[in-house]
Amino acid sequence: MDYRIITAAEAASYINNGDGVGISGFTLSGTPKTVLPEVAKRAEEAHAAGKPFKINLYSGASTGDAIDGVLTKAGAIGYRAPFISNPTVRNSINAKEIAYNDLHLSLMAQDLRYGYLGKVDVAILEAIDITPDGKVYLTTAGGIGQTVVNLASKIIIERNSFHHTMGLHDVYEPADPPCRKEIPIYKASDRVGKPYVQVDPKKVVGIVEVCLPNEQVIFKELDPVTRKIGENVVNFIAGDIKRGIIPAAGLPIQSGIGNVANAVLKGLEECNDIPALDLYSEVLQDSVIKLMELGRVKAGSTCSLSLSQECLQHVYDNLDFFRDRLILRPSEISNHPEIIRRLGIIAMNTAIEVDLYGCVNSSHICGTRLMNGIGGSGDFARNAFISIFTCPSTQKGGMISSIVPMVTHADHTEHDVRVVVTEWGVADLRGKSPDERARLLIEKCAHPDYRNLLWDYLKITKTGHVSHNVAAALAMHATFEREGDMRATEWSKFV
Ligand code: 0RQ
Repeated sequence: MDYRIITAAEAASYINNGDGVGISGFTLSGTPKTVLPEVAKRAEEAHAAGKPFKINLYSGASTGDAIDGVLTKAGAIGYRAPFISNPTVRNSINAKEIAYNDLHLSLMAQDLRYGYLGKVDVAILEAIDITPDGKVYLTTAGGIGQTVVNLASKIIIERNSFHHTMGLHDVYEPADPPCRKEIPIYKASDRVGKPYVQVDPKKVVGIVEVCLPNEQVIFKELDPVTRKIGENVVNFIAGDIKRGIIPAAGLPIQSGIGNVANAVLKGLEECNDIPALDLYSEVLQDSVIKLMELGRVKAGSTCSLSLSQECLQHVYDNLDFFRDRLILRPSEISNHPEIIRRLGIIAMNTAIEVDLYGCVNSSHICGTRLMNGIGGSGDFARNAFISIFTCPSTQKGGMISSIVPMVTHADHTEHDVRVVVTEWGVADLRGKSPDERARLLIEKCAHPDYRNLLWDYLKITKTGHVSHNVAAALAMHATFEREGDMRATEWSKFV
């Protein structure tokens, strides 16, 4: 089949008001780069003419400014799922201008197939190439590519000659019930699918030629707090290996994105008490590439290469070394509960706040303002061998405690949170009663400025299996909103 080469503007002309648009990519990696900014222009023109123009946007995870940012500024998104990190779209969601569905990332493709979300009219895939018989070789992320091309009636390919990911992908889409079988991944390096997404060539409306890098990932420098959290996590894992709780050969790790994740990986580089491990995760950052070259990480299974441009180029320059070690999977597989439980993953995710009984809020500031979403943290936390949550003990210069009596929004319940780590220490909640959990979280994880306040909260609670004072449980948050500092909380009025 001969495909038409079209411009990004022509490709955008196939996308209309009310359409569901499903795209490749996961975080800043592997997303189409030129068609959606043209859709934003179409929306602006329509709005200027007094006509409605909004699309429903479905992706594997977050996208960057060139998609979520530009489309939001044009007022072109009506509905968005499953994860965001761009400040412009965040503000619009919090202003209720966009309907947002915060989903476990493993469920995104499945929810589209099951028909729980709207229909997918158009799929846009970023690819290194497409063959005449419809084999599409994706770039730097797995995402929900196979699912959206199956569901869409029109497919647009952005052929991006910047990328060289041939041979890294393993595309596998499970059958839906009642025909689903086990997914035969028994170790992080197993390949069980095809190295390409299969599309029906007749649906391809055209190819847009581009040569563009991913948007740049910005890493913050490690600071003493994140460094200490990383050190605490690594020492905890090494301790469990020494005690024989984690097998001596180690277990695969999942690590979220960001500062603390980098600090943990830095700690692994320096700790000889932990054997070389596999990574089974949804994102893979620069630090893992270094660990692979040092022989500290054997294989890296991920949905997305969330690498700096420099590091990605290094991978491309040494593809013979990395092709055997890196596997890019769809988000439905990188985050699949069945595999996470089978492999026995050590999951490490970040909390916004943790309550005295181990419930975690990962997504909403003061219970109302969306930060990013639950992402893949729930997929991993619920099913992991050990689920570790990390966070600094305070935020905003000490005015907010991350350890609070009750979380203002619950993403991960006490049943899924096994270990909490701050810069002050490790609360190992496994096997503990609610009272024991509260004691450990105050003693080991809370900032010293907040320990007495939290002990004093427990003194005014009504005793039950879980002790709470329902009138006072969110008083620290209310004090922060009123006075700008949780330390000003007074319990006397709740006695
Ligand atoms: O605010 O941006 O104004 O400085 O939240 O917090 O400490 O810089 O940490 O960047 O790692 O983000 C949980 C949001 C942490 C992230 C979260 C404010 C804080 C700062 C960011 P500023 P930090 P991080 C992997 C798995 C859920 C999804 C997930 C996340 C900003 O890790 O989205 O784990 N996780 N996915 O000041 C008020 C509090 C606060 C607070 C933090 N208690 N009150 N503000 N902040 N705690 C990735 C994928 O799934 C793809």
